[in-house]
Amino acid sequence: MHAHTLQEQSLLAAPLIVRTAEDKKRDEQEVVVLLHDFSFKTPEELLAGLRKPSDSTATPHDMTGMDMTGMDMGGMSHDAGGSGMAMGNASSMTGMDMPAMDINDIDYDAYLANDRTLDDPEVFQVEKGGRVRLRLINGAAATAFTIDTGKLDAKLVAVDGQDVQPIPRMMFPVSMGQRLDILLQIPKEGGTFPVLALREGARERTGVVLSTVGANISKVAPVGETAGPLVGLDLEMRLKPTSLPAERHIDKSFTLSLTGDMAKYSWGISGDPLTVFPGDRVEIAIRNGSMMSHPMHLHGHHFQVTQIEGRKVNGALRDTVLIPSLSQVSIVFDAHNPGRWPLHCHHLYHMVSGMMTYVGYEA
Ligand SMILES: [Cu+2]
Repeated sequence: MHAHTLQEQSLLAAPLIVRTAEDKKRDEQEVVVLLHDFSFKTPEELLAGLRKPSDSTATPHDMTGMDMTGMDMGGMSHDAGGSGMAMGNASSMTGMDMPAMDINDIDYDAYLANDRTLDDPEVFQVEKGGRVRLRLINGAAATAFTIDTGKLDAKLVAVDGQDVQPIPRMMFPVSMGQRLDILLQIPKEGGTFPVLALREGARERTGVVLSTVGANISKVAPVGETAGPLVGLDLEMRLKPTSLPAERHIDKSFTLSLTGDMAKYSWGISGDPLTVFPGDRVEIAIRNGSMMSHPMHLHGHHFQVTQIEGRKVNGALRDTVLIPSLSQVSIVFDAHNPGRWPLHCHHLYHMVSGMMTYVGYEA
């Protein structure tokens, strides 16, 4: 739960965990981790910096609509580990032939896990041979992470509070607004196990430490040697729900385009008004024509991801899905919760700069 205004940047956010009877019966230790990005500047100053490309600490540097005429490229600088290294089109910032994709709008002063940095991380005592359910929430305003569980045996079992068929691996991407439940098996011999969140496209990281009694806790530097991976749709492609929604026809289909004008730092969603009737099954195809990724969040419903880059999938049920730059994702949901529900990018500064629309019910 969090403020839905700039106050979100000021850490006005907290975990809200809903536990089922089954959750309580399970022999698992729950570890809740809320990620955040922190700046000594006020959110208003950060936003003003984004709207003024000459500002050196909060530098907007992508553009969209493929129209770069009139852009002062000399004034656009990239943060370390920004898109130059990442997207294979580093030349585009000078070459004008193709717009550069952009990863991070803001270089923060710190990246937090449960309000702490890796200089003084939260340490959770865990049992030798025990099972841990990591409930991980990306509450950052403008930073995507990849979760690195290190040498621990890990599997992803839920996204956005909805079960998925377990996926074993050790690196899990998580965009702003998204949540992951990850089961971890602590080895019988015990030890100390950092769980890290790597900042996308940059070397900063944050995290917590799991440790059995008596284990030596060694320090993990808040800046790693390599940049965190790009957050894309590889994992999304593999996600499958544990139970499928009943099959039926689609009553309403919409197409939305995500747009952005980096020079003005103005973002938008274009398309027909999202008006639905109670009981409708609704499909929304979302195309991202901009040069940044947008984690799109729908209030009041869970949707199923049904298409990724034109390929049909029987994807996860969730409430926030990433639409990478120049990508397309379709979602389907049942309109069973009358109201006027925001559908918006969960990048705070994109949201407050226009990337927000509503699903409205008609009686
Ligand atoms: Cu966005």
